[in-house]
Amino acid sequence: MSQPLRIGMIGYGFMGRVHTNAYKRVNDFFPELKYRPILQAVCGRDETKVKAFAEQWGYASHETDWQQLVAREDIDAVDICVPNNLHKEIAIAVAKAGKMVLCEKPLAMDVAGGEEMCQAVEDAGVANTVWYNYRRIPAVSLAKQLVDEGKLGRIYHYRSNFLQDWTIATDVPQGGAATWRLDSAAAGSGVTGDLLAHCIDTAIWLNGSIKDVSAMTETFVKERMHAETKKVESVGIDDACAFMCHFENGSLGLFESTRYARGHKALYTLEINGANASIRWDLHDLNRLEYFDHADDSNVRGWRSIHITEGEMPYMDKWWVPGLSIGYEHSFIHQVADFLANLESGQPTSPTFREALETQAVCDAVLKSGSERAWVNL
Ligand code: 4PW
Repeated sequence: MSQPLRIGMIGYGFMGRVHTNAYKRVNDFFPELKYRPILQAVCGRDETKVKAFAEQWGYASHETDWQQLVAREDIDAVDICVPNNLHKEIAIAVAKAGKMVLCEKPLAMDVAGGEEMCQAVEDAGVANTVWYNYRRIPAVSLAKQLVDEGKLGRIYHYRSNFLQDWTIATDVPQGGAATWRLDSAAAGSGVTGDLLAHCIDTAIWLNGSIKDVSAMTETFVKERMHAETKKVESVGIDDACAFMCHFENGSLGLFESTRYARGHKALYTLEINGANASIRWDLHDLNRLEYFDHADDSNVRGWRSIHITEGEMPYMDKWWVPGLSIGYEHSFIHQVADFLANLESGQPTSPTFREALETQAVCDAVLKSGSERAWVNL
């Protein structure tokens, strides 16, 4: 017997579209799932735009006040796709209303806010997850399998970058619907919360907890016009951040992120070096995992380039035939599929709010270290 899961989506920007696509497609490709998302309502402040979004994407209704949406009895799960400064208030209200909550990353503006959110969902006992989607790109999920099987042996190094170039021009505004990521009042931080948070989430998942960090941050463009007030205001976000760290397992970590790497649009890379083997992955070639196994015969030893299209590889039996690729959007479909399967079996969906709080703590420590120019312990 299938069971509807009525979704209330708050926000309809880039992430609202990506998540809506995931809800729409999941049951077609994961037909065994009992729960079936229904696009019940979408919420946004601009009535004309949110109505048009609802019509285009197939939501049954729309709201202009998120509190109205949260109060509706015909909503089972709320998806939060609005700027970071709104996550806490909405998530706590959703939990208090006894509804499930799926929240965009990063969890919160800081650890204190994130802790309140964790308490709220835990007190209410509602299902929750944070959209750190890159874990569910099949190549990254395969990396997790290889690490967990012990194929790499003792891990020595974890290296990760997230590079973009979209804010180099000084006339890109801060604030507003399209550029809130540059406004510290809405985003909390710059590349640390927006991009490094992904790298940190994946790193903790693959390589365990981080013990301490030493960071440097920079704001290259110090003033930008605010898209709403039209006033030139000082920029409060980090445009670039690099940090080194120690992991609990004894390995060393090196992370870098910037929006000033001309030529790079979304270059998320990771590499892990173990005593027996290494793996590396690159978002620009997301269906490929590179793997070096020192146990290979020396006359054929080298980096293998594994094209992730076989049915035996994570999630791939759900898609096409061997040799054909999937994309970025599928990582979100996989997260919805896992969320629905876990609802059925009563399991949490990782990363839960509590797990995402660990990433938040590392982000906070990185920003503190950057501003104090000192090592910070976690
Ligand atoms: O979450 C991140 C976004 O804010 C994404 O993974 C990539 O960088 C794409 O857009 C931004």
